[in-house]
Amino acid sequence: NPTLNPNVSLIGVPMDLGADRRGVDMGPSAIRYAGIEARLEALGYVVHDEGDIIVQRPKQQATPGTHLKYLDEIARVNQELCEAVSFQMGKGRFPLVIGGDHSIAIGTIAGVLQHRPNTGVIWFDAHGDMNTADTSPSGNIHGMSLAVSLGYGHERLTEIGGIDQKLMPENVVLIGARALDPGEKRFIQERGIKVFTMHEIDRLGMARVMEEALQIVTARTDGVHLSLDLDGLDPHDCPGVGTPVIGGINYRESHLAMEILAEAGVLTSAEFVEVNPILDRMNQTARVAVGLMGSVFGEKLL
Ligand code: NNH
Ligand code: MN
Ligand code: MN
Ligand code: MN
Repeated sequence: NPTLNPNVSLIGVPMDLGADRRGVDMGPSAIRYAGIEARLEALGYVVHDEGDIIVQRPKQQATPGTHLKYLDEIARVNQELCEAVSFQMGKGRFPLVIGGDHSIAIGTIAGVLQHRPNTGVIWFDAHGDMNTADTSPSGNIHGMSLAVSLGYGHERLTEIGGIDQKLMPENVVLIGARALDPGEKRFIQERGIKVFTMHEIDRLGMARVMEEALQIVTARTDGVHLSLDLDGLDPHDCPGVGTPVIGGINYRESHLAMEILAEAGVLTSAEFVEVNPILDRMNQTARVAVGLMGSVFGEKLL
């Protein structure tokens, strides 16, 4: 029996403009091919595949007046995604967004906040994604999406969903961090954001990390969103990601994390991002993603 909202709206966002490497635009196809719909329907969910948000491929990455790459199209797509997520939640559905690069969290979270203004977020990632236009070493918007969702960054991005409708830093936890830029470290320290780095995962174990994370994201919130970047896992288990970083969360730890989250029964929306089929082996990363979705929606052996 479904442990979460039984009505799931699947939304694909085939965008790779927020990342340096091309290819995560094929992520939604790879995840559908790996059997997400059948996997959730076997658990008793009704999956409504809403199709993909259409992403244009602009001729050039430069947007006049900024070093943020593909700002115009990324802002447009995220505005549309925000509206799609909000529309599905308005119908009482659980939005499950599949990417696509992690810049799409801007639209997903903005849409979620329209219905659950005090949402807590579990950001599962090797990276912090808390650069602003000023601190970004790359100009890639997928490295800025969490900062934007907290209200910091380029106005064209922070205005999506409303500048006064943002996440609270005390309701956000990061899990799996092992590659942070200098500006991100300052951002985290200045705002007191809780980060479970690989060090804490090794020391405490994933079970305790998840219990502590759950306490934080449920204490003052009206919903919990999971934003899972597949590069949070070790590249040995998930080779098909654009920005692999060694020393990551392994397959078993990541499943345990999803199972503990499922048991808590608090999840109200989720997104799985950064699957890059070009760099993958036999669709392994998409298959791991679908396995993790199975676990977080309550799949059990017995
Ligand atoms: N921190 C780097 C940047 O801002 C890399 C971000 N890459 C990611 N984030 N894959 O999850 O450009
Ligand atoms: Mn169906
Ligand atoms: Mn990310
Ligand atoms: Mn990442």
